[in-house]
Amino acid sequence: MNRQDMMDHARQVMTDNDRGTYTVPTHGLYPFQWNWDSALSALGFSQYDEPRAWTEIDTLMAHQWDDGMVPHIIFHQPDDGYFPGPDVWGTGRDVPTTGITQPPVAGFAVCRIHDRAKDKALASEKARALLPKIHAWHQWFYRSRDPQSTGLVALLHPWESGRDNSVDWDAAFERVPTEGVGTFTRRDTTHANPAHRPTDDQYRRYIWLVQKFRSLNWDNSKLHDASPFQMVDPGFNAILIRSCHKVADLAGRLGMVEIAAQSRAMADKGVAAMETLWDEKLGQYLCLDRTTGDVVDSPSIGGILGVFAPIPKERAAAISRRIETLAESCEYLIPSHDPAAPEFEGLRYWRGPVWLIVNYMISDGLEQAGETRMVDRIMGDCLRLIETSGFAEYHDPITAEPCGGAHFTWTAAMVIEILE
Ligand code: 9WN
Repeated sequence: MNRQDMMDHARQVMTDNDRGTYTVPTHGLYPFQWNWDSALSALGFSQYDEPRAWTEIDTLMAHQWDDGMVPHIIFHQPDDGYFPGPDVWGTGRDVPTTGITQPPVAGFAVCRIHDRAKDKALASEKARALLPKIHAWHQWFYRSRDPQSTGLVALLHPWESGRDNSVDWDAAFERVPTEGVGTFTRRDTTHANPAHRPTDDQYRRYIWLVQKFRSLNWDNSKLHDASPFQMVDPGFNAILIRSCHKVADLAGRLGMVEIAAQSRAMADKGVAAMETLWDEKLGQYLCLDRTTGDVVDSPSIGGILGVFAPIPKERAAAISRRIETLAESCEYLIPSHDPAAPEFEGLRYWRGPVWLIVNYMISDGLEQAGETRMVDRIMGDCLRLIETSGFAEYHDPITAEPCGGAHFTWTAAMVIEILE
């Protein structure tokens, strides 16, 4: 596939998954709007259709809750091809949504799309309207997910991380019960190979948490303390910190002084707190289980994604070396779990496969830190994967086997970003 063919193919994927005012991640497996998928997909749209990129984020933010939370799925149209649907979540909204959130990459996306926009007037109008909403979401995070004001937020559900079945959650997930979860029928395994997906046992625990939060009426002033799963993920926090950092900068330039000052303070505090997650031995960050206070000794990509935040230069340099080490045990960077670790599974979702969106954010973080040595290799591996195996949801880091859903929106968006 030459460059132009790859670009044409990527745009075709975006077009096919476009539902007018939002995109679905892929037809069939994911028939609704997902939060961080939309933000990252907007980056792809913005390379050739800026109004469409803004619409994607406008639609996402139009479903923000009154307390500031931006939900992880918006169920625009009924579709029984996905489980769990709106009836399981029971959030009681006119356009149904889930009651949890996802990585807040929208702030970063808005700022990047604004800064490179050709239509400056539209970009300025959109950014002025969107920044207060995004800022309210960021404030919601620190209020609702960091009640002790540590500077780091906790996830209450693996689906919030976006890395649903990561090895990082295994020990903590043992403590999430399954009693009271009735029988249900998974739909994901009818669209995708079950060997690429989470297990039934994990699904029962996912649903137990949903039922628990629903029993609390999705009241975010109660959810954090009531959850048996409270996980501080460096990758997730890095995305939040980077978005706050970018919003601080852009809001400052747009004269939105209060948003700028508050965002700067949140980002600075977050960067300082990230130090508590650093693991010198591994040369990357690690998760912290807030319910036990234990560090989670799991060599996953979450701790490498920490470089997306504006972290100290020596930390970024160590992460670059860490990626170099990973390159010795795989063919395509960056595996979502260390192939040398016993839990590694090359085909199973977030337990080994490569995800282009994560590669993109890590490369961007390395560039921001001036640690560019591995960037070309990572970006080149992304394109080799697509060339070999198509626009899959994720790929095996050793064989390039395409996994999960095919014809995937954010994979296509990342290819457009890399090729432009
Ligand atoms: C649950 C849509 C989403 C991504 C997540 C990915 C997967 C959903 C699922 O698909 O999660 O949110 O049903 O498996 O893990 O990162 O946003 O692409």
